[in-house]
Amino acid sequence: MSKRKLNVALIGYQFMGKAHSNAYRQVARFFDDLEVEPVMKVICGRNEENVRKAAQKYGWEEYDTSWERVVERKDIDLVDVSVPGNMHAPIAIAAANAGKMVLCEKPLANTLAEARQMYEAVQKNKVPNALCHNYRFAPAVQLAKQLIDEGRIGKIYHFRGTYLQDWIVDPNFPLVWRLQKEVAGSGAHGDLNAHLIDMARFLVGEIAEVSGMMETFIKQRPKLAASDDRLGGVASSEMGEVTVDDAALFLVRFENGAIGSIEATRFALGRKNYNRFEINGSKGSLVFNLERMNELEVYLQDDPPHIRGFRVVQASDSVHPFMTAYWPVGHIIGYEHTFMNLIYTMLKAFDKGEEFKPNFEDGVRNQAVLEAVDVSSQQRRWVSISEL
Ligand code: SOE
Repeated sequence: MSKRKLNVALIGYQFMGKAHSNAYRQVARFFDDLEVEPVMKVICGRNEENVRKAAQKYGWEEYDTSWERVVERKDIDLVDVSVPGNMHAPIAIAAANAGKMVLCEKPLANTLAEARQMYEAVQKNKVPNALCHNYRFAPAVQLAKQLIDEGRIGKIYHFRGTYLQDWIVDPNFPLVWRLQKEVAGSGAHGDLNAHLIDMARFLVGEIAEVSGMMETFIKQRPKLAASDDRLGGVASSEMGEVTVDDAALFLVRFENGAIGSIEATRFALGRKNYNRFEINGSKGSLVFNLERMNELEVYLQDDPPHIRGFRVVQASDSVHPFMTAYWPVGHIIGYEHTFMNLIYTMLKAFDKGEEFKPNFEDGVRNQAVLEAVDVSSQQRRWVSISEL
C-alpha cells in the first residue's frame, strides 16, 4: 500500500535536530500501520556549512538558512521547531500563520506570555499542533498511565519527581546557550522540570499551587569559544554571567488532592539522566527511571501478603504500547525510540484529523507551573497557578 506523503521542514540541526531527523527517517519503516509517510524535505539552520552537512548526514533533501523562507513554502505541511527556546515563539507563530502543522520542542516557550501567544496562533489558524515531551512515549510510562487509568493504583496520594544530571558541575564548563536566560529562558527548571511537570500532569492531573526555590551555584563561567553538537563546547579565557538556575525544586498540590515534590538539578554528581518518578496510591505504587527506561516497578497492595513487593515489569512485550513495531519480546529499546513513538503518534493523529497530546495547550499549562515556581521562589510564598 502506498502511503500518503507529508512534507516536513525541520528548523534546527543540533542535538534535537538529530533526534527528530532519526525519527522521521525511521518511523514509517517500523510502524506498518502508519498510513502517512514523512518526507524529509528541508532542514534549516543559520550556519550554512553546518546545515549543509546536517542535511547530508541525516538525509534531508534540501537545506536552507532562512526559517522565514522555509515556513512560507507552499510544499511544506509540517514545521518542526527544534531550536533554542528564544526562537520557538517567532518560528511557531509564523508557521501557524502560514497554515502549517507545528511540532515544537519543550518547553513550549521561554515565558508564559510567549506560550500563550503561540497557543493563540495555532487556535486562530486551526492548525494541528504538538509539543515534544518525548518521555510520555516510553512504553513503560504508557504502561504506568494504563495502570492508573485501570484503577490499579487507586487514588493517587503522591507524585515524587526528580530529574538529576551532573554535566555542569565543573566550574570551567563553558557558558553554553542552555546557561543563558535570554536564549534558554531558564536552566534546569525549564530544561528538566518541564519534563516532570508534563509527566505529573499526564499521570496525576492538573497542578493547583506550588512553593519552590531555585539556586545558581556557579555564577560566572568561561565564555564559549566553540560549541559541539552535544551539550558542551570549548571554553575561552573570558568570563561571563550565568543567568539561569542550576537547580530548582518545588512542592506541588494537585487539583485532585494529591501532593508532590519535583526537583531538577545539573549538580547531582553521578546522576547522568536520572529522570525518575514515584507514584503512591491507595492500592499500589509505581516507579519509573529513565536510566532503566524499559522497566516499570509496580507494587500492588492486593497481591497475597507473602509475595507482596515491588515487581519489575519489563515493558517490552507485544502487549506493551509501541513494542510490536520493534523487536521480538524482551529486545529492548532506547532513548531515540521515544521520539519515534511520539512522531508516530503525532503523524497518525494529524493524518486522521485528531487531537495529539501533549499539544500547545499543554505547553501553556506546563509553562504556567514553571512560571509559578519562579514567582514563588522570588517572593518566598505559595503561588496558585490561577494567579498567573
Ligand atoms: C539536557 O539537559 C537535556 O538534553 C534536555 O535538554 C532534554 O530535554 C532532556 O531530555 C535530557 O537532557
